[in-house]
Amino acid sequence: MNNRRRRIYEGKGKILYEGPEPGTLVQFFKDDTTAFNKKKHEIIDGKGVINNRISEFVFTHLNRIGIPTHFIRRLNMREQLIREVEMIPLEIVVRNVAAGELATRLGIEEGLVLPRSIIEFYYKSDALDDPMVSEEHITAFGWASPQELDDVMALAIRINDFLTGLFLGVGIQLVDFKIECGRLYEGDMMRIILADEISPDSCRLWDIETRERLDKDRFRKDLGGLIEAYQEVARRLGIINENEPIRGTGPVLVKTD
Ligand code: AIR
Ligand code: ASP
Repeated sequence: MNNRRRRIYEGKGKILYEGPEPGTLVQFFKDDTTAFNKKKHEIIDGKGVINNRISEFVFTHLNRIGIPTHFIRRLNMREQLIREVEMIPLEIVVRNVAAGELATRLGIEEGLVLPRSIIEFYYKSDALDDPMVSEEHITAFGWASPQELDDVMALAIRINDFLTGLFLGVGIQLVDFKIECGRLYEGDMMRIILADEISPDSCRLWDIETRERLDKDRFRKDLGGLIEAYQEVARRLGIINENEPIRGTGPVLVKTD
C-alpha cells in the first residue's frame, strides 16, 4: 500500500509522502544516521522506530499545552500523520549549556551552563553546510518576516522551557536542541507552527548524574551504543519499558539529588 504513495520530499533522516487528505502528509522515520552534513553516514537498525515514538510523545505533549505543531497522530512503527506546512528554511537551535558547535566556535568549555538560553539560526542548505545566519540575513533575504521570526523565537523559548522540565524530571539535562518551523495556512489565516521532529537526533541530552551522552553525539563521536541510549531516553519518559516496548505510560521519576 505504501509503494504507490507519492513521495513529496526525502531528507537525510525522513521521507514525506502525500497524506490521505489534502493538507496532510505522512512522515516516515528512516534508520539513516548522518552527521557533519552526511560526511558520516550509517544505517542504525531501529533508530527510526524509536525516534517516531519519542517525537510523537514530545509533540503530543506540546500540542496539549497549546504549542501548535504539525503532528496529528502516529500511524504505525515508522510513520506519523502530519499537517502540511510551508517550511521556513532555518534550523533554530536553542542552547542552555555549551557544547558542540558553540563550544568549538567560541572556545568555551563543554558543559558550562550558559548565563541565559541562546537562540541561533542556521540557513538550511546542504550545499553550504547550513551556515549560521543572523536575524538581519533572515529578514533581508525574505526567509522569514520580522513578525514570523518573533513567533519562531517565542515558540522556541516555550519549547525549551517545556523540554527542560520534562527531561529534568527523568534525570536528563537538556543541553541544546534544534527545531524547524513552518507556516500553516487556514483560510485567510497563517500561523507559525512547529514541524519536523524532536528526538535524540535533534537534542543533546546528558544524564544528570553520570554525564553520559544519550543522543546523536554517540554517533558523531563514535561512542557506540546509540540505540541503547535512545531506548533509555524512551524508557525514562515512560514511552517503552524493557519487556513491553509498545505501551505509553507516563514519565518515570528518577532521583536526582
Ligand atoms: N542539530 C543541528 N543540526 C542538526 C541537528 N540535529 C542539533 C544538534 C544539537 C544542536 O542542534 O543535535 O542538539 C546544536 O548542534 P551544533 O552542532 O550546532 O552544536
Ligand atoms: N546536520 C545533522 C547533524 O550533524 C546531520 C548531517 O549533517 O548529516 O546532526
